[in-house]
Amino acid sequence: MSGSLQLYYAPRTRSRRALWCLEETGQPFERKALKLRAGEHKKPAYLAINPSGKVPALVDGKQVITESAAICAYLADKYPESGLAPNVTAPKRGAYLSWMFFAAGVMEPSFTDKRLDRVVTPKWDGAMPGTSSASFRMPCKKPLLYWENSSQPQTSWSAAC
Ligand SMILES: N[C@@H](CCC(=O)N[C@@H](CS)C(=O)NCC(=O)O)C(=O)O
Repeated sequence: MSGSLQLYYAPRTRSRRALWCLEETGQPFERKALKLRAGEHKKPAYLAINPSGKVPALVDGKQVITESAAICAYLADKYPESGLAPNVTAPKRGAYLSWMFFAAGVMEPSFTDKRLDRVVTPKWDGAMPGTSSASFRMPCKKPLLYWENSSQPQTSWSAAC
């Protein structure tokens, strides 16, 4: 084991976000790949780490952090030198948190509903209040968890990519 950080993940899943953030911190960590098709994420050994049986999960010493956005926020706070997020007193902190929660709590579920063709009411048009839905279609250009210019969130916002 190269350090106290261990990431349980599976390729081509939401785990990629956590993996990306970990890589951005530059911290040593151990990769714990799970084979979803083999059901490794539902075996007792993993359920003891994350009872929901989902990936990713980050183990940091005695702490276990689940939910990809929470893992990214945790890493950004623990390793501020990596510059992944505005610090707690920075003027952009509130906006950063708003977008992080919006991405995980509103945007992603809507995208998933759409992809799975689930019918949801009321229908969300993909836009955060005060923005256009086009804001979300821009490619990720920077490994940042927040946007640098709140008047142009589409230029570097990437929390859900
Ligand atoms: N909201 C969670 C979602 C985690 C999740 O659903 N992960 C999927 C892979 S993308 C998973 O583990 N699926 C396996 C299963 O539910 O059995 C997050 O962002 O971490």
